[in-house]
Amino acid sequence: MISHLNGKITCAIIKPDAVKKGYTGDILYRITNAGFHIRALKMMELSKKSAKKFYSEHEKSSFFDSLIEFISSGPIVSVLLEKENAVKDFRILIGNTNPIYAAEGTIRKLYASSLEKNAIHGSDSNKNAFKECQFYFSNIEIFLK
Ligand code: 3AN
Repeated sequence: MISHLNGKITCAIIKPDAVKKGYTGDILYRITNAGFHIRALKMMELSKKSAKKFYSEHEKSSFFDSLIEFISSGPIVSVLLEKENAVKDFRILIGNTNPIYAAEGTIRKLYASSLEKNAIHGSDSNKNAFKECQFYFSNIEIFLK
C-alpha cells in the first residue's frame, strides 16, 4: 500500500517545448536541488487519445484542442516526486501557469515560452497527484514500497 505517502508525492511532466530545447537536465537539477526525490521517471510520447484522457478536465476549454496538439507533439518526461508537502511546494517551485506572472527563479519563469508552452506540469492536489502518478506509472507500487 502507498497510503503512507499521501501528501508526499506529486507528478511532474517536463513538456515538449522544454524537452525539445534541451532543458530536461537543468530542470531536473532544480527539482532535486529544491529537496524533491525522484522516485520514478520516464521519457515518452503521449498519443492524442492519452493526452485527451490526461487533460480531460479541460475538455470544455477553448484551448483544449491546441493543448492536446501541443502535449502530444514530442517527447515528454514524466516524473514521480517525493517530498513533504510535495504538491504545494512543487507548485511554488514551478510558478504561475502564465510565465509572464511567474515569480523570478521559478521553473516557468526560467524555461517557459508562453501560457500554453509552459515547460512543466505539476499536480494541483493530493488526489490528482495519485491519479496522475498512476496514469504515468501503472506499476506505482513497485516504486513506492
Ligand atoms: P496548471 O498547469 O498551472 O495547473 P491549468 O491546469 O489551468 O494550469 O492548465 C493546464 C494547462 O493548460 C497549462 N499548463 C497550460 O499548458 C494550458 N493552459 C491553461 N490555460 C490556458 C490558456 N488560457 N490558453 C492556452 N493554454 C492554457
